Amino acid sequence: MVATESRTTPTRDTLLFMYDRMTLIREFEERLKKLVDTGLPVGAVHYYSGEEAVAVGVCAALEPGDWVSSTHRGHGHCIAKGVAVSPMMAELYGKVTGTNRGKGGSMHITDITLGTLGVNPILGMGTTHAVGAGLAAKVLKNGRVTASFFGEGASSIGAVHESLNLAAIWKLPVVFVCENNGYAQSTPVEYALAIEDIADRAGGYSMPGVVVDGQDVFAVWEVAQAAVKRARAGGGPSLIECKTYRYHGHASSDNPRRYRSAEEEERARARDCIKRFREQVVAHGLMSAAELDAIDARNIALIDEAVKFAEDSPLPEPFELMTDVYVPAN
Ligand SMILES: Cc1ncc(C[n+]2csc(CCOP(=O)(O)OP(=O)(O)O)c2C)c(N)n1
Repeated sequence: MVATESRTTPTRDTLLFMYDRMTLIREFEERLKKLVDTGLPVGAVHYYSGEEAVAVGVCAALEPGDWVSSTHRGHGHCIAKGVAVSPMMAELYGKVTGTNRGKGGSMHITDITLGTLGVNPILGMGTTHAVGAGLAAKVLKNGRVTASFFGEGASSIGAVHESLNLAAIWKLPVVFVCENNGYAQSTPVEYALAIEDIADRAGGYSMPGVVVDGQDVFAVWEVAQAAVKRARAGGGPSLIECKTYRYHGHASSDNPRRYRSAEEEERARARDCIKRFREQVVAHGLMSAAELDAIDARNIALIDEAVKFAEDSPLPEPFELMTDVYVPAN
């Protein structure tokens, strides 16, 4: 099944949420890229720019108490779920005010109080966490749904298939969201997969599978709502494949021109999710350009604040080296 167009009109609050979170993610990532390109030593960073409609469309369909499991490219998932940008930025600077007290960095950002199960550097592992969260929700009957993001590269990892299978046989309230951005590092999806649509694999687990335009936040939101509703009602898991595109290299050190053309990038940017949102809501008289510009300005100011907060915050004290970390006993 292919879903590309939304049929439900979102409420004004949903529209505000969508534009606010998509632009906040974009501003966070673009500012971070500038800082990293001019020498900020933060380790490897996997920018989410270009894919904002996926995280935001899915999170717009969730309730505050729901869970999200993430990937190595996880800043967008965190911001979409409500993690504050100042502690996220401080985490990237390794400061004690960071989400993980400066000990996790880009690939471990977590705020458990907001339902984020953690940015995760091991491909596919987020899906196993989602199965755990889904099983807990089922046993505790607390009505919580977990959205589990993973890339098309990760989709061939054994743990992902085990997760899909367990979630299906136990009818867990999990929505699996494959972010198909066309490349796993430099490997194009056509080389790595024998099928065109990863959503087709859902049939092998007896769950619904749907392909959606990941550059259209309304379309993502629409299919996510259906999957979340089904999960919450006890109908079990679903698989959503979002066709999307990452604007930058795989990680901060990668030059994408080694494996994709400038023309391809331009074609993708012409379908930018934020640009399309603006065009659609203004054309339909749902929001004005001035209103949208005001949100842009507020989010730029929030990121200015986040950078200042991160720069002004102290590093952890040396005595904290062994606190809050897991050290296996010999
Ligand atoms: C189990 C495992 N194998 C390999 C890697 C190295 N690695 C990190 S990201 C990546 C590509 C991931 O591609 P995809 O899942 O499509 O996500 P994307 O980076 O495109 O968002 C690889 C191979 C890893 N982190 N974990």
